[in-house]
Amino acid sequence: MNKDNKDNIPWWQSAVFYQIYPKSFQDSNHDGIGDISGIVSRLPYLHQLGIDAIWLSPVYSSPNVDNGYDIDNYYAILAEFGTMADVEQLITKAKSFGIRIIMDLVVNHTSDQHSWFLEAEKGNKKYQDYYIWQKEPPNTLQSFFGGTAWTFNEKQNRYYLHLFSKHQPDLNWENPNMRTEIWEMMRFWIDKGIGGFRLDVIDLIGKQPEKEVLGNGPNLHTYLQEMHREVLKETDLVTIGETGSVTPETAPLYTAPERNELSMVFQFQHMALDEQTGHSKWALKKLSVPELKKVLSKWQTALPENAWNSLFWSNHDQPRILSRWGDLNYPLESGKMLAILLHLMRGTPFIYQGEEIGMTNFPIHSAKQIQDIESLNFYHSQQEAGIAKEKIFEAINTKGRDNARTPMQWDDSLFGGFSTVSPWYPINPNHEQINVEANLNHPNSLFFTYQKLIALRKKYPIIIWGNYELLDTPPTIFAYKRNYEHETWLVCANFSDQKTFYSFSEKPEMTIISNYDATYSTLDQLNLRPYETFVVKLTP
Ligand code: TEU
Ligand code: CA
Repeated sequence: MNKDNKDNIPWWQSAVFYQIYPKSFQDSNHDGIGDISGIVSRLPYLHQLGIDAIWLSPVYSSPNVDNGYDIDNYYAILAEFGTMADVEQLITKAKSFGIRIIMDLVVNHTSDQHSWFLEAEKGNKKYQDYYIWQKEPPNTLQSFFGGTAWTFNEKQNRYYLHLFSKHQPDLNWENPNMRTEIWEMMRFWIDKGIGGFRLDVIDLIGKQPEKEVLGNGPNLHTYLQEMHREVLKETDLVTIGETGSVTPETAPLYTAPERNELSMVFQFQHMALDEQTGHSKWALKKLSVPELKKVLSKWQTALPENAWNSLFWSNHDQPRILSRWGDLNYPLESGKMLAILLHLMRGTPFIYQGEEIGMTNFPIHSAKQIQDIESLNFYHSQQEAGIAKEKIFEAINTKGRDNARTPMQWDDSLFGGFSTVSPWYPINPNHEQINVEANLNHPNSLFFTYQKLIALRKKYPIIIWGNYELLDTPPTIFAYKRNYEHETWLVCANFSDQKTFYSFSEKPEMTIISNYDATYSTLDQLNLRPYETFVVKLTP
């Protein structure tokens, strides 16, 4: 963990991760649905990009109410994605490219079709205690997908808890037998040679629903330490906890190495900056660049030296970053700016499929085009409340999760090279311009900026271990320094479509990367063009 003793450095601190949403990555058997063999066929592409690990969103058997985040069998693969043999092949083939496979561990809840829940419904006492039941709802706790979190079960004549859809009953983590079954299941996957786990909503497992305590419950860290002891100890597996409730103050509880819990967490404070505080994610607000600087910088500096960060702009739950905080009038410039700003920070970067080629949101115009359960629930509840359709669509088009889930754009052909038949979700019409092939054909494309950023991280320890210092600059200039062993780099981005004048007193020695293909021999009297971004090594 100590940067002075590099032999002990965990592999994931110098790694770059790539998230695959299997349903939308590559179809190989002409049914319009992405699958595991499709991913295998694209490993050379990912190797060319240079990534070290793939976070694979769930591929387990599932009724697909929440696209695989509702698992009915942790030991089986969803037929439309392929077979267990396909997954084993993926793990082996990826390894031959130096890429590890990170499985999505969804254990806050199961599907209501999981045999445990079906047994519980039938009256099997052992499995009833795997879930959370109440005679009467003790409170008005809301599901993250809208509506009540307590649903009446006819067969059981009582209510069960579901923090997500009613088809995703929450597991009772207080039950030691249930936990033992989870540890066993994790070992099953570890034995297949995976590189680790991304842990879905793991901050919720210590919940006390009757007290409305959700994230960071009293036993949360006891369970994570048990997981470490039982499953992870003496392995080099990476664990990334999805923790919607985490703050810089609580993050070290998960990630300080001496706590023996997780490698890192996903925090969401920056993702909330275009939401009105205290409201749902749908209550829109314009991003303020100073706020973004403040939040990201706080995460860079407030953690103890040995507690690791993750870095991300996008995932399968978020709209496309280029549409969100980039500028579609300057897609290349703003896309590269966002990439450089994030990848020069301290922590492990995660790229979401398509981000590296500049994929954008997919505008929908009718309710029929909504696929995601969260958006569907929102649409119906807003309609019932009499909200105007345009308002509802505006929110869904801005923040809805379907935006990230349209098929990967490989080329300009009819179905984008994703499939030979009409895909399960329409491909974005802009795939004729925005696609992998076009990116690979242009040395100046966004793809090659991502490729270069990954290569730089492998080459320069300052990117991995350097200290971070935010610079006091005008509101829309996002500038910071990294310092490492007598070396200082300066990262500067004009986060605006306006030309901006600025002077740094520092002297550059060498330009590392820039988005206007420029070299910087002085930082005095800069006339920064829209989204102009550069990284320079300073003269000592
Ligand atoms: O997401 C957790 C979560 O909190 C999301 O529901 C989030 O609030 C929402 O997506 C923001 O739009 C995880 C998974 O990443 C997500 O895909 C699942 O739907 C959810 O857990 C339930 O498993
Ligand atoms: Ca398929």
